[in-house]
Amino acid sequence: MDHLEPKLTSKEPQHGEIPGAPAAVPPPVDEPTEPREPLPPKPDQRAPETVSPTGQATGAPPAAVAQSGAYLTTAHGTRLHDTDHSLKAGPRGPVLLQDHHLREKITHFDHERIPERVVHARGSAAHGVFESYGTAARITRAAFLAEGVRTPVFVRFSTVLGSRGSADTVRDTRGFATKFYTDEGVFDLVGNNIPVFFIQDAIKFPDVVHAAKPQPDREIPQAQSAHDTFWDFVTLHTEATFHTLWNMSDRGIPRSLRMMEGFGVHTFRLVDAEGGTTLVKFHWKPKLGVHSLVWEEAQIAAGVDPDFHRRDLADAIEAGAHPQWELGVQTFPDTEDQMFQGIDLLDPTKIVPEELAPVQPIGLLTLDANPSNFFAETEQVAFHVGHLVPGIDVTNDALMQGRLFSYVDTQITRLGGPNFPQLPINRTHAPVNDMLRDGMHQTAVHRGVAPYRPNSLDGGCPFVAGAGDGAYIESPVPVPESRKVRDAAASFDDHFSQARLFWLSMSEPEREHIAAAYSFELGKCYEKAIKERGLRVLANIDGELCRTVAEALGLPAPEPTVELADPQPSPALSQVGRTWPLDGRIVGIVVPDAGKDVADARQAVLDMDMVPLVVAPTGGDGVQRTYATARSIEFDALLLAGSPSGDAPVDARLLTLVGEAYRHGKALGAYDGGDALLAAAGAQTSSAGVISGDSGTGVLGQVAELLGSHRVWDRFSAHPGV
Ligand code: HDE
Repeated sequence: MDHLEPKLTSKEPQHGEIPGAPAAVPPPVDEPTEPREPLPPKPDQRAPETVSPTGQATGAPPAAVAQSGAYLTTAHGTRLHDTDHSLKAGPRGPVLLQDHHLREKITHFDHERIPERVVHARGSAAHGVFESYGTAARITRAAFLAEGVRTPVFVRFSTVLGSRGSADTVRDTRGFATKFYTDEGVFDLVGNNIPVFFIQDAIKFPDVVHAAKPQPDREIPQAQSAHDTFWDFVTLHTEATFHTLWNMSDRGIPRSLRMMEGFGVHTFRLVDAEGGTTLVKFHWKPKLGVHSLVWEEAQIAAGVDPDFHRRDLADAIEAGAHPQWELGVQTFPDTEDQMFQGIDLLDPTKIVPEELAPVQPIGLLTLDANPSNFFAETEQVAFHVGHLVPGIDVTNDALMQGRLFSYVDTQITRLGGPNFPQLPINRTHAPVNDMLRDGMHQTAVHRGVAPYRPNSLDGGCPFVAGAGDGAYIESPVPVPESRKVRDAAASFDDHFSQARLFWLSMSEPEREHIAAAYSFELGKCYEKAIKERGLRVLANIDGELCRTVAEALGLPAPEPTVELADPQPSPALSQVGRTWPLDGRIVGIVVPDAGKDVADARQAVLDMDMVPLVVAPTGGDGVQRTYATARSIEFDALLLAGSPSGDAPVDARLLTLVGEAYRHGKALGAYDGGDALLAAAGAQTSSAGVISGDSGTGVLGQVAELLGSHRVWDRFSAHPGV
């Protein structure tokens, strides 16, 4: 029976060891022994003002509460001696129930996950600042829109359909939600990268989301609209046509979060100091221009680098290439019917073309800091359409009205109670005295006995403010006399004319991409009736589009069911035909001959404010990517510094890299014999956007010119199917 006896250690406790405690396990050699100081709190991570039960202000910043002192402790601050072994009856167990440290550690871990957002679960965010130009001060009294005011912001970008762990580059709408920590309270502009929505009334939101999310029987597909239930809904509920068309266009697959527009979607009402009102639509215009991936790139990225957008945003900010957007407004007179040139401003499935109402810049957003902790900031940030400040009011848009209810409601489930405004990332920078009390996770220790009004016991505090003291006073706009109905205005019945306007505004390659996207998505549906209905919708947008998709599906093209007069196209909707800054664009310098000096070409790329990445067969000094780690998705252009020498077959990964870049319409420059590599990869050297020359710097100049237009658009028409 000897062997069943637990072995007792004969080792005597050493100096500093606790008698009877398990021997300390030596730390791994590279584990730091001197803990670093906790990171300083960010300005917008200030803790709520708290007082101790005895009335003393603690004023402890959250970093001090969460992570201070050099020693590991329990959640209650007791120092720990060992966190690697459970407390056991002897070294081979059993584990004792009295191990309160084990239980605290595991219990906390068991509850580390919170419900993900029901939509927009996958997101990435950044801190920044918004500087107002003051140009809106004439039409709004919002203090943060006065000239020169700088307001801290937190922006969260997201996809809509996928779960938290889904890929970034799926075809989807992107959320663009901005929290402005103004001196008058928080203002949230909770927008998207597409200016219209699928539905006109909030009551349809559960329907569109249930249709678009993975199907309930098998929970597939993830983060995709390419399935029967989505197309079933959007082809029956045709007010979704215009938003769906945006999704099928290149806007559904942005190149980078830094290179997409943002829209408030609804019409808002701005209120000036005298109470005068103006209707506006908000727009975010990226300084780097509006750029998209091509579909094949999006698919490759989803596999090769599912965090493509998240990484791109964080890397750019860390490298000091701070992304910027101008905030602009389209303004409309606040007329009784709230129409503008025949467009119903309360219908969120309609745009007002920029050619009819130009976007007037009112301020500049710069994102300049990454979050320190994804969960505390990006995950716990809680936006709400009803977070408004004096000078910004809502309208009767029935979609917006429903959102005013939904956002607080969802946070109560997601963030475990009504006190989420106290989380550091949600905390306003304005003083709070709200008479809201108690509830789950109450972190404030409120003073006084009279959280009610009127009171005499707390000296009548807090007081209500008047307009002159910065109170939020709803604009007293007239409410139209009417009857109670479940209905919408007749102007909401037009579901196709703006979809046609969009189609007519697209360039040839953009139209090809749209037709290919519909062919893919409808082609993924199993039900023939849904495909046929999809084609009937397309016939009402454009005959050519319908015929192209019908051919791809192997089905007859139906005739339109509505007669549409051709609207005036809106060139502002197209991504083609303009030039954009080169800042931050990525140029791959491919060096098949390891050791070749490309310092000049590299420096020339840097001098143009672009990012050079040297790609070589294997790693080494000055090499950022190898054939094993490089894929075309990452590069906006390639410089081929020569071709592989010798008789050995060319590495297939190199051929893939060059061939893909060629197919994806990227500018290609070859020098020092790089044309041979182009030819081997199937790239036609006579094709548009393929440059060959004697020196890297010479070729780069022409490549940079092409990059200004983002892609070599002509190449798509010559090589369809990408
Ligand atoms: Fe949202 N939406 N939404 N939405 N939405 C949410 O709120 C909702 C709509 C948008 O990064 C949820 O905190 C309803 C339009 C963004 O945290 C939820 C309706 C637009 C984000 C919700 C809409 C948006 C959300 C899920 C129809 C563009 C992500 C988690 C009336 C203007 C914000 C959450 C972030 C998130 C409800 C329609 C944008 C459930 C009921 C239109 C960018 O409350």
